[in-house]
Amino acid sequence: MHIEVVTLFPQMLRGALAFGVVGRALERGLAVVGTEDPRAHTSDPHRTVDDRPYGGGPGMVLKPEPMLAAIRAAHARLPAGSPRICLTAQGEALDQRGVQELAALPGFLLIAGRYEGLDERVVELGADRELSVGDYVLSGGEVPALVVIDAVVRLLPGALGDERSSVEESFAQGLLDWPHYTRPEVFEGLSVPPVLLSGDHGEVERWRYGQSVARTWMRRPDWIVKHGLAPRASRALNEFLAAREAGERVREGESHEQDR
Ligand code: 9D3
Repeated sequence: MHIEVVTLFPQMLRGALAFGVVGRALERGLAVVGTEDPRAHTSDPHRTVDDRPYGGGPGMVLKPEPMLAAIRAAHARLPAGSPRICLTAQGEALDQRGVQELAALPGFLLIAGRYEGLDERVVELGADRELSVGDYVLSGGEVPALVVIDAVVRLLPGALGDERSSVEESFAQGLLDWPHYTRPEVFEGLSVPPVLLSGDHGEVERWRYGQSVARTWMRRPDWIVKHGLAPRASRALNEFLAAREAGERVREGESHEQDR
């Protein structure tokens, strides 16, 4: 996998990519991340990359010439046909399905903007699609680029080693994670759900799946609309709701819940 990023702050990317799962994956050569700084594509003494917006108003706009030159230089290093993806708050929302699609590609280019944004002609000429990472305002495309790279690289074969987790798989199925516990058995008066100490792997698996489905129902009903519920999930949810109806102690919605 070869990823290139056009950014005015290459060190911001390099720094963040040195740690954890992604840092290890890059060390092992599972992916290569290159950067291209538009400032290297200026020729004036001040290496100017921004200018005032036509039509007036606050803020600055990234000049088109250095941006497009950087895009072309970075794109030339990628496998033929690699998509050029502009990170903008106006883009299509990235989700796990989109991440999986990117992870299946041999390469792609990410374009990170700063200031008020890119000259629209750069988007027209230099990008194949626009992606947003969520409905909130950030100060540039570098953190979104890191979000995309982190989410993609951890999916590459070998990135997670053995703990290629079923959590991953359940998220991909449109379910939230279940609650996790480690020692001690009682912590600040809160105990680990007894089923997890039972040694009954079948029961543990059923409990976790039920917790995932119940949490998704309670916290992200929009996901259930979006992904639907598999027959097994539907049964688990009915059991959860029946148990709650019967006044049983079920985790999700318990008053002492600590994970919010
Ligand atoms: C309306 C004036 N601007 C906000 C005060 C618009 C604006 C300009 C530049 C909003 C955001 C940005 C910088 N953001 C990104 O480059 C960005 C982004 C984001 O802000 N949110 C979610 N996804 C992304 S991807 C790139």
